[in-house]
Amino acid sequence: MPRAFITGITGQDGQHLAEFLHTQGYDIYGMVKGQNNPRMTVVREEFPYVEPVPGDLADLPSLVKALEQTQPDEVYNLGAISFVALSFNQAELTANITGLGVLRMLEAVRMVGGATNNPIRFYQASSSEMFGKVRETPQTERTPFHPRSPYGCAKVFGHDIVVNYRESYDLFACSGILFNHEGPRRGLEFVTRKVTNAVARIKLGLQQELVLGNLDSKRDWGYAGDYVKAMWLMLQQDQPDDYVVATGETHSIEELVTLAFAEAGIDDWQRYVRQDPKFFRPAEVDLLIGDPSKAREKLGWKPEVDFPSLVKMMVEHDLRIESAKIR
Ligand code: GDR
Repeated sequence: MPRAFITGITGQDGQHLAEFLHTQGYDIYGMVKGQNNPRMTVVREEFPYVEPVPGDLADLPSLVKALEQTQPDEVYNLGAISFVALSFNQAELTANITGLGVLRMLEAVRMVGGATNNPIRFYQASSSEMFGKVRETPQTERTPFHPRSPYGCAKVFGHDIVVNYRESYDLFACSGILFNHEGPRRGLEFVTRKVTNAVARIKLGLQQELVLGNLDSKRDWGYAGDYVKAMWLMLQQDQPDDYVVATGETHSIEELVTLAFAEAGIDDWQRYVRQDPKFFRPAEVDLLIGDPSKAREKLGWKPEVDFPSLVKMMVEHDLRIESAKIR
């Protein structure tokens, strides 16, 4: 059986990837940070086939040990401080985990290596946040980076160091430049889930208002379950390379809000939504839209879930879990 090692196993993408790799017959190892990580309980319950392995992206010896112990064929580095807004307050921590963590993981891969005829293949979770103040639209693998947050800056370092290790040491290392990808497993701090959860709670009379930041910013939103398949496909190719993974469509936060409220049968969303400057960011990424042509042509990948279906899926899920709480 092929063996996969995943950092960030407790996050949205780690869970979707584990689920997908399980259907492909993989043995799956998930790196877990710290003692008694509470999010691990969810993973243990929902994904009993994932074997937890201790390790921390801030600690190279722990990464080397984890790879020696698990001897993976594929390493997926999804672990990061991933909330852009938080990165403005904890910039140094973000640089250490989201940026230097990639370097440490690459070093561990280089040191442990894998069999000579079957070297470890490495996937790095790069991000559309690297494009930031966009230099061209839509953005492709060749668009220059101009990050607008400490998170974006750390991701640029991670992306560049993957290219550098690939070129310097001939590693099979790929980066997926993933645009926003969402779903029912998204954390409540991210805008899509914040909105769909609030809509469900407002509909059920559990909450009176939804307080948001910038309603004008736009994102290219896809479904996380589709995007993890692109990660895996990258590692099945003959040559390592980088790919933009996106839908090619962009929508504003206001469109998201309108659609989510309508999905719950509420047409006058303005009654419930208030803007607060505390949710505005010191610098904003205004228009992200990705061109996934290369992923489509070389990987045969395309998104299956469109924006209205994604919002519907998330609102329905939140209505289900919120109404179960009041029963
Ligand atoms: P993003 O996701 O920063 O794009 O990064 P997020 O959902 O946090 O923000 C999207 C946009 O919504 C605006 N916004 C708000 N955002 C939040 N979180 N809360 C609010 O109340 C709110 N109001 C408006 C934001 O200003 C922003 O423009 C995500 C993360 O998953 C990254 O890790 C990943 O790399 C990128 O997507 C691709």
